[in-house]
Amino acid sequence: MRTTHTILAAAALALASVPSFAAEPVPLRGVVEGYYGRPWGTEGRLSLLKFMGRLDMNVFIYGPKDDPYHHSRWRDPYPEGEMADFRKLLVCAKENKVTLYWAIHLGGSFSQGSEADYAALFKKLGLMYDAGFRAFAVFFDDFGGADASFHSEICNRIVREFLAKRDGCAPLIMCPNVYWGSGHPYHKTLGRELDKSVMVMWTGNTICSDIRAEHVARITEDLGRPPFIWWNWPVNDYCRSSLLLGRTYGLDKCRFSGVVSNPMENCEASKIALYGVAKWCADPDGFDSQKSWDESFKRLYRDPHVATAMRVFAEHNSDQGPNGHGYRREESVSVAALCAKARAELDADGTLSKDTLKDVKHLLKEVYLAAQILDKKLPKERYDLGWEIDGWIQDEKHLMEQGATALRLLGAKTLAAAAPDLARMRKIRALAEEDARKHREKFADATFAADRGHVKSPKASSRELRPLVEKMSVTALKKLYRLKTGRDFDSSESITVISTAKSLGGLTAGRDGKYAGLSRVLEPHDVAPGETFGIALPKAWATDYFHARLGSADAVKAGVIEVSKDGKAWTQLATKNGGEEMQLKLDPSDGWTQARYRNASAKPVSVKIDLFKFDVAGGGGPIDALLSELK
Ligand code: LOG
Repeated sequence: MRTTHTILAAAALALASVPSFAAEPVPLRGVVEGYYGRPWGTEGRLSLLKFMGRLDMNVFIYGPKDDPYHHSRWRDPYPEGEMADFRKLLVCAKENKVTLYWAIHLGGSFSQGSEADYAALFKKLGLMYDAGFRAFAVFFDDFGGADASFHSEICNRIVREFLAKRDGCAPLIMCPNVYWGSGHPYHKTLGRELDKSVMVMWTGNTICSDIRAEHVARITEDLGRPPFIWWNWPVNDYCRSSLLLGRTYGLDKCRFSGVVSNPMENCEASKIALYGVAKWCADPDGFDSQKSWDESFKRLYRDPHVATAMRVFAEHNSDQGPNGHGYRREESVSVAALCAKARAELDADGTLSKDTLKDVKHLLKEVYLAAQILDKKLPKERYDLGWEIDGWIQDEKHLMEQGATALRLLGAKTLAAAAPDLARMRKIRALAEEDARKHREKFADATFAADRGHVKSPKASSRELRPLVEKMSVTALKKLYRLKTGRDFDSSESITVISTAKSLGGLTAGRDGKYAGLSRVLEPHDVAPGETFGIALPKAWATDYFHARLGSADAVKAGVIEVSKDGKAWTQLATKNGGEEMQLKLDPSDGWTQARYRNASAKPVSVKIDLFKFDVAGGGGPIDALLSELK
């Protein structure tokens, strides 16, 4: 039976046709530390390797974007301290039957035909081999061009001139430059030219997506081999205000050479998702998503109170929030109907029915208590779960308290009766802002310099609970504003994206503390001559600084930054170019609330929207505006 199955599977593989089932465990299954942001550190990796061993995961690919010796300075040897850490990891990986791959990122800084570069590459790989690595990967994602022949040549030469000449090396894994979608000439060239032993990574039909059998079938055909899935879940480098703690779903059963999950920079918190991925990989047929998620809390946390509290907290912290990839996960499913009902009642007449009020109160209390238990019980030493997620726990507590205060304000009949709760809400919001600031400082400190500007404030429960609390707050405060002034408050204030650039369809914008700007885009996009992209803030907001970092000196040379007060007349301001960053100081009284980048050259220019933001000197969202009006 088993032999027949194996023969059939091998035959199907050779035909490159993909059956939409997988009766056996995925051959290589594990983790790729491949995100932008704070690399995990040796403690995190050791803990993860042991966790993987317990769950029968068998591959860990080391490739954090912000390790310079993996990427920007790949030619340089690691300092001795880091080599010693790798040796510890190799021992731990072996004990846990995990193959530890070391990845090198060559995108953008390897010259075609340069024997000197090949020599540098083999030298660096040799150092890693000497340290004990027997498994290597090469990445080309997000940097450099999409030249498949060139990338195949590099990989083929590694196979022939490096791996084949040494004992005990595992097959090479490569991450292509076009690592998603199918039907691209790049994929077909890889399929033809890349040595058949090389496994090719692929993220799905888009960069962050579920993995669907129909797309797998196409890419398998293109590559002439089943893909090695680099699943961009639960990674949160493109939505760093959110924690992705939900259940594992969205993987179709197909033939893969491997499946690795790219997790969050929050290593301990990623284990909930990784538990599900491990269970899925071990038995795709028998996998029960909900059951494995429920089970994960009991397996991960010995204290049953912590397990229960984490389950509640995780249910309300699993979605990315709106993001440029458009990838969303379910959140707060069990109370979504209640939240919708409450929102509809508030829309209808500004109040909540008795039953809804009772249920919402109960919900806020339950989530508050869960967060409080975690706050008290989780250790907060560096690298512990409590250290990683404290910011979200505090934010959740503040959010639930704000909700409870809003419920009381909804019932207040006079301004005098509302006064204590208005004061309370101001205090809660100030505490939340203070805790967010502490979180940003703590993680900026724990992060490589290149990444410091990208640490975001934590935002708990973005899908259902936060919008509900905000709606309850705004509704209550608007009612009080009417009582005070006899007028309606105009709260149509949001940041809008303005863009004519065809390749930049999915841009999103938002405000975080004093910054308001575009969300970071990790991949390069071409902006055609004359095309523009930027943001427009509400007119009432005063700005005093503008920064843009667009990924390359070319983008700075080719384009200009223009600002406007009304979106009609644009003024080009001289920018101070601190390296590749374009900056300008603004006078708040000038009223500049819009900014855009324009490709002023005659050629398309590649941009990576790393930073594009105003410093906001005054103004804010409707809740703070109303609270200050009601003083
Ligand atoms: C990067 C990855 C990043 C992820 C999610 C791949 C192959 N590369 O857009 O480092 O963590 O998307 O933001 C990527 O996915 N680029």
